[in-house]
Amino acid sequence: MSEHEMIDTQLIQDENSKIENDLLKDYESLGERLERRSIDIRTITAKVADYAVATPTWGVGTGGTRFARFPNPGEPRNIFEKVDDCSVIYQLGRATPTLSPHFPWDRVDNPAGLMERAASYGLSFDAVNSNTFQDQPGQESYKYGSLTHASASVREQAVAHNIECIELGKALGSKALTVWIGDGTNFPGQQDFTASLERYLDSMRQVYAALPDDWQIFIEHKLYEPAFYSTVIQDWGTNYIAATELGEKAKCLVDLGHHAPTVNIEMIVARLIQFKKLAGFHFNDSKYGDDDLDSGSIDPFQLFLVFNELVAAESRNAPGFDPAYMLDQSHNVTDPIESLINSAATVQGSYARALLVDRDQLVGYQQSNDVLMAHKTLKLAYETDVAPIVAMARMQSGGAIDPVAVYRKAGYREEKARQRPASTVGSSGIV
Ligand code: RM4
Ligand code: MN
Ligand code: MN
Repeated sequence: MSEHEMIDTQLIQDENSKIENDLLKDYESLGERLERRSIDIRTITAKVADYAVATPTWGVGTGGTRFARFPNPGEPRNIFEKVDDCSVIYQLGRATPTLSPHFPWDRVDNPAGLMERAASYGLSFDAVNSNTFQDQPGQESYKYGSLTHASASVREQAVAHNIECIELGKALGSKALTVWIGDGTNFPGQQDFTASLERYLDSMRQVYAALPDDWQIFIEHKLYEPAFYSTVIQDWGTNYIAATELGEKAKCLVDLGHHAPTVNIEMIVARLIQFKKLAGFHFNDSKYGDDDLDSGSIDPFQLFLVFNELVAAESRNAPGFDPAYMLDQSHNVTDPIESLINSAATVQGSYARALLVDRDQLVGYQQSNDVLMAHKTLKLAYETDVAPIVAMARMQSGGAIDPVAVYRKAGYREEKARQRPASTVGSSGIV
């Protein structure tokens, strides 16, 4: 348990005690049903309790669209307040012990102080993110690109920023740098596809050279936005090529929202695992153009199928398999703390479901080309209500059985609305 807590632990216990009996009954009945399938519910619960996903620091601010941002009351105004909010997500949900910071948004003069604040809640830092998709005062502009810019001095600036992120990350105990660039074009003819990728590789080689031995660099691809005609690192193919060109420490990060609507993401995941290039995930969901909707809110089956690949890799001890799990969402119309608690639980639930797949049976049906039964094997796992497992894992780890209800009852948002007067300048979420 951490040294101090934002939510009164007595409140969590009191609220839990009101619904604990119901949970025990549901858990027991699910346990019996799983036993008939030769699955031990306790083993699954222990795995779910061990499963962790990082919170994106930028996720606790209110996001927006190109048209407007409607800030929530009590938004965090700096990284220390973001850490406070993230601690609530962790305290109630128990699934998010690490934070993924974004620079320069979260830049501090005293990283040791930040680490201390995080550690006081039992939190530590995961992959750090660089930002060369926005201009900072007094800098050369990234309007026409960053690591791929036609101008050498802009590229140098972007490289230097990434190296600074590594330095900041070292001070925070991080072990990876995630690089997503918005570089691309809006007009056919605007840029030479080959030359811009060449420049990207050249810049990234310089960043790669600054990585400590035990660090990795995660390359994130994205189909489009902010560039609407072409993007330099647009898909997993280009990502894989870049990671391969750079070397062993470079791997491909899969942000679920960064693909065209019908793309088979679980298959991309399988390919990257097979060739030891899966860095990890940014979990979220998407329907049309927004790449940052809440995890599992649009296509929970896809999330399950991704986890099915992950569990398959885990169970066959796939070499080099050690993905980093992070959420990456933008909350425009919900309380970000609630969305993140809920999304982390959704991700955990998808993992739990994937653990229920009878893999021997699946292989047997695949071998004998029993298509329907192979599919039904997956569906049986997917259609199992695993909520009692996730809630039990949370309760046993000291969290709330119903974390969103406890969060609301604690009045945290109202308290922060009083302590953090709304600011009209800047924004803490993605706009
Ligand atoms: C991008 C991408 C990056 C994130 C930014 C804010 O679309 O997902 O991971 O850092 O958004
Ligand atoms: Mn992302
Ligand atoms: Mn994104």
